[in-house]
Amino acid sequence: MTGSLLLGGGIAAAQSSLPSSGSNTAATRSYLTDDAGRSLILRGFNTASSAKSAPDGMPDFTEADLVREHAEMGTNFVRFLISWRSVEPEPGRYDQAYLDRVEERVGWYAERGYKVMLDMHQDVYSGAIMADDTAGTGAGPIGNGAPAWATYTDGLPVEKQDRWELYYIQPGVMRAFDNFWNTTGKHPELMEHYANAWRAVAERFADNDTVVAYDLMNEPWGGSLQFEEFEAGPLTDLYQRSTNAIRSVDQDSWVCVAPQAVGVNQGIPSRLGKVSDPRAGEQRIAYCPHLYPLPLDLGDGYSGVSKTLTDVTMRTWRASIEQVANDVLGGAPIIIGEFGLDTTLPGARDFLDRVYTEAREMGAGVSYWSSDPGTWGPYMPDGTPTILVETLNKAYPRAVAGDPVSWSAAADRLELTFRPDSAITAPTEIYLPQSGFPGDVDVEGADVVEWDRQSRLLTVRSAATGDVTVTVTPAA
Ligand code: MNI
Repeated sequence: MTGSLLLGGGIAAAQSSLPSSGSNTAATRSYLTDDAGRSLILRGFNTASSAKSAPDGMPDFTEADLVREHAEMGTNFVRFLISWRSVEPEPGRYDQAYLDRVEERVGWYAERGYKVMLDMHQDVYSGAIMADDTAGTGAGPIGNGAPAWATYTDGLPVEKQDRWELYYIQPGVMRAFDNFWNTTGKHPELMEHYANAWRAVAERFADNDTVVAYDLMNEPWGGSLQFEEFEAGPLTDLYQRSTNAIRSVDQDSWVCVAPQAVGVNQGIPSRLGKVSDPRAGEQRIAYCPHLYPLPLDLGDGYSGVSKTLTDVTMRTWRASIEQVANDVLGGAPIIIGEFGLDTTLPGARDFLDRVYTEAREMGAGVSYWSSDPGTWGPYMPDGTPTILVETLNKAYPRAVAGDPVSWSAAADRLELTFRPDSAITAPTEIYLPQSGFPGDVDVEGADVVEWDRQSRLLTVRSAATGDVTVTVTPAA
């Protein structure tokens, strides 16, 4: 079946022969799927850093903030921060009132068709660790994540540091991690608690269609174990135990695993081991690494030598990530759980475009770090947009009823080719931002179901089995 539909007053013109440069053709791409079986292309934010130390564990992010994000950037995904200290405030007691608050926010996303990944966040282990304040400068909590009752520094010092990352190598913090991973042999119960906390979360969201994934641990740190000893050892072990705990109550949500942060965020290959999914049917393990090229953080932004070095990092990072997803995890879909930068740096827009191009080619979802107000985020504290809003607001297919063979999007053109799966009855959905879209819509091999001006979604459906090609160009 071939359909060509005229929308927005334009003419469905003959196809020009613009090359769709960099279309994704790698055979190894795979995608998270929704309940209807559609491949999901996920674009959104981490929400939010402000939840890390909030007493109620909630981000400083209202439903009105989501309405604005949705209208101005067309996101369909969020990596929503949760924490072990909030889930399990006392050993074995799971805070249902906290999960109610999370569920309420998940409801905001559900109403707008989003998918949610819950991220068990930590930085520097726990908010219960205080820097020594001998100088009287009022050093407060330095990290977030684990509950106080699961924090054992064994009296080792944590001295005040100028950079937050340096707290990771303070003796008291190292010991807290060594106790968590039971490298000390003294706390075999902590990883068990962690896995069971995940079971409590999964129990709550097992029947929730909006929550599609659980990101097991943010930016893992092995304390005195590093790289292979850590990743192939207790980290893989924790992931397997958490996966098993989740599967005892939730068969269908995706389980996301990440490598150690240090080094791998910057492109070094991970040595994570295989995590097996005990569910019946296809494996639903996804790989959710972060991307933070070191040169970008050194002040120069994405220009000059820093750009050259960042480009090299990007190549090694991608090869390393795809190797683990394909060879270790057996063709797992990829979500870039975090990447982000100060949007006022030179070349920031180019770097953003670069990462989203890379993600498209990898078939990867993206959650940008983060939606918090400021120069890294989409809005300043006074509500003024940064360049992020305009840069992220691009056309993309959101849910594809079959295999997304290739797609590309520029300000003046969206192209999608997919191979329909006749077992999927739900339509394919394509988000088209303002600026003249949809203009001309040309569909080969399928019919347009509708164009919804409100949600800015174009939906197409195919009853045939041949490849479908959708081309949209905005009205001039
Ligand atoms: O920059 C980091 C980072 C640096 C150093 C370390 N260690 C020494 C263990 C770990 C992580 N992370 C990047 C971003 N990720 C967090 C949230 O997950 C953000 O606050 C950082 O900007």
